[in-house]
Amino acid sequence: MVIESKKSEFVVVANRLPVDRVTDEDGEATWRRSPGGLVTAIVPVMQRREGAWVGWVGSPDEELEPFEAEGMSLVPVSLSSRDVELYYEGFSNATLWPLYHDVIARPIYRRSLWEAYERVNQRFARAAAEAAAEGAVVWVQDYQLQLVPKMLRELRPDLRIGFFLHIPFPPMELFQQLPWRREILEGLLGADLVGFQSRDGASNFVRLSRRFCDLKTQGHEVMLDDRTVQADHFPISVDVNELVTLAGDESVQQRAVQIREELGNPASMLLGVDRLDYTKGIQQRLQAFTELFEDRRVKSGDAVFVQVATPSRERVEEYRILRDEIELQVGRANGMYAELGAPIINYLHTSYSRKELVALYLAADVMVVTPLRDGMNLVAKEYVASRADLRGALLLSEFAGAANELQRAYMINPYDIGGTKQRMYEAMHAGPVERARRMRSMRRRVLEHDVDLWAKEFLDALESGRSKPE
Ligand code: ADQ
Repeated sequence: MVIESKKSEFVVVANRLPVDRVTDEDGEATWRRSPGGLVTAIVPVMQRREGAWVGWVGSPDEELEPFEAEGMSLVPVSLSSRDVELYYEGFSNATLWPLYHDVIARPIYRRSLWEAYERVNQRFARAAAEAAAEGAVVWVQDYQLQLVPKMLRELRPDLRIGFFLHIPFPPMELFQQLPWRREILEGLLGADLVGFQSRDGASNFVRLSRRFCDLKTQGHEVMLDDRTVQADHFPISVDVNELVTLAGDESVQQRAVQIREELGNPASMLLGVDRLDYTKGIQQRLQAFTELFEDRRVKSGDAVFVQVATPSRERVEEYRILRDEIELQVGRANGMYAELGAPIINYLHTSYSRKELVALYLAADVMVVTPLRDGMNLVAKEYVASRADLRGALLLSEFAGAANELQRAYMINPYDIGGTKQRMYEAMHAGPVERARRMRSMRRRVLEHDVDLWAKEFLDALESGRSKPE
């Protein structure tokens, strides 16, 4: 249904709209709500406040009018194929993504990409300005839209503007490389509240604003001439209710048993679930696992690794190379150590439903989460929320934001293959009492801090203008 340009009291601005197009049996296209914690957390707020969501539909060269779907007002922003190439695959994913993740891959600094980023950010800002009612609250999401707060404030000084960054915000030594560092900081400073996943992100931002924008700062605050910007950390979480319900469902539990049977009922099943991304440390974990066979500490039948890797950003060069490398690595490991019909690594380059994902979580003895750098990592929290039986173990990188909260995980440094291998072995052989003790403590944290609380804390801080309680 097309709606007249209705104004909303609450507007979310994100690169993608929270719906995916699906074609039904009659070939008719409709929209279905995308899975994911962010959407789940924000939808109730949208419904309460007649909110609107501004974003791209996900395919290039489409001009769509605002429409309603799944009880939400959706305002599409259109991107041409060239915008997708320069703004999305280019500046967002080949410049900012690697720069913000410790320069694990080399960022590309190219003026044409920056110009497209500015141009597209301006388009999002205009669409948000159109959608927002007088004095509305606008919540801008993530690294693709860092210029929107400033652009939007210029168009609509009456709005209350929040920004949340889902990925890490880098320290001075790295951020300094960016030729447009000042513009990015000024973009973010257009917001009243800038939220980060971790304390480090917030303090990096405050420090950089002082250094590159010559601004006064105090604690969490950056002082401008006419107003103050708050910077704080709001660690994102998962939809605990959904996960606990799925994990308690008998058919999901049966599927978990079946998965283990299909794998030949190994003594240990290890699991990795990631977008196929070079920040996730997939190669490091597979190497550590393979070395356990090489060292003869583990043999075929003792342990099976299941690596599920969702296809991601396949048109960006680095991602194509990564995929080839992982496939080679898996092939080699199986060639060396598998027995007929029993690979040591099962690699699945695909995406799964929430139900199947939870069945995998329940089947896994050890969940392996080894990013080289990660804003949070929801998979770690999803695993913990699902394991009400307290029987699983979590191997977790200290470079994931989640490590700040899940301190009873088996913590590793993914750059240290020897140490990772040792902790992996320990996690595989931990007794039930030790596993339960660790899992109970991690579950307490995740159950108390779910994604609803995350959204509430951010919005309370934005609307009250005060920092959240410590
Ligand atoms: P991502 O880098 O995408 O998110 P993550 O936090 O792990 O990483 O979220 C991935 C989500 O996709 C999870 O909900 C997971 O269940 C799902 N998923 C992954 N592989 C899947 C598969 N094969 N099939 C189905 N679902 C799959 C970015 C940042 C993170 C931050 C989040 C949220 O990089 O650091 O935690 O945003 O802020």
